[in-house]
Amino acid sequence: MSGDERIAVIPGDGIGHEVVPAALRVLDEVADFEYDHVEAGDAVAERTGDPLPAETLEAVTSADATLFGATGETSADVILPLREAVGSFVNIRPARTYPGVDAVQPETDLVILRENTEGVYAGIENRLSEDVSTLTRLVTQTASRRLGEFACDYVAADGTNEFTIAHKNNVMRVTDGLFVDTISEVAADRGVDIDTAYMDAMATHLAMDPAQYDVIVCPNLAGDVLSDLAAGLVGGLGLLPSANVGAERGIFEPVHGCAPDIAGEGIANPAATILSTAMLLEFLDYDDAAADVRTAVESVLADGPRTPDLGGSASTEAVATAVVDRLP
Ligand code: GGG
Repeated sequence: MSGDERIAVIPGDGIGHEVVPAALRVLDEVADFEYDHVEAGDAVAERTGDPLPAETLEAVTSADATLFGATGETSADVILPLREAVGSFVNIRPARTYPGVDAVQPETDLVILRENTEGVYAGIENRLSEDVSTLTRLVTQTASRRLGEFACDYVAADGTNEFTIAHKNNVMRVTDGLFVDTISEVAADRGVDIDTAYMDAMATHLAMDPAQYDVIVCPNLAGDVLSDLAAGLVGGLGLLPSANVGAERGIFEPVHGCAPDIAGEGIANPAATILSTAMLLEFLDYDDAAADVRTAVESVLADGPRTPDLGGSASTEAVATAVVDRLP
């Protein structure tokens, strides 16, 4: 890559305004990107009536990648259209433990590949009467196949050559039936081993024995819920990064939300957002820089300073400074 890539930066709401600047300090040390700072979320909606201004959409669709913080009540009006705008068909959510961080399940090391455009997050909801509301669950062969192909590439690259499909096709027979059948066919064509698990049973298995899972492929809502569960196993939401990947563009964001309960206190854990920038760097082929960022975060998690969610008393700024100091 040339080093003149443009990154759209959307802090969003709440702690997004703390963790995104912290992550940019780290990014600035390892790459020379141009930034396009734009707004989205509850605050801009309150001010202008529009949670996703046209200039933000334009910045994201013309940028090489986007760093996104978090949004609150307007999330469905912001991140869902942004994912659609960049054609992001998969949300990659890795969850692993780190030396020095207390984890409920220290053996956890898995990646959730979440369908990112449809399911119950397709936004097809209706209020039919005072009493009745409906939601249409959209599952297409096209999106399922694309996710399946990505999953096959992913497990081929990481050497495991197998994944588990989480679903509920005993209840959602038509939609999850299509999801499982399509991905299974893709995997069979590609010579990839698959396992399948009901998503509710998987939640129990994850809580009790997460080591049995490496790569989990699942529908949209299941991925959102299971990744928060996985965060609980490894030490909290402050540790989980994510990548919304499309054919040409990506949006990189922590799995956590805007945390209004601690917003403004300067104590949010920036690790998830800094690790999201490592995924952004990898997406743009800056593999060495991505590895350096990850190593620096691991070192800080191991030795401190740590934010209060991890039992420490450090500020967001202090953690970011420590990560910067530990870059090579
Ligand atoms: N950075 C994560 C964030 O803003 N989360 C808000 C949310 O509810 N997102 C829904 C989703 O990720 O599908």
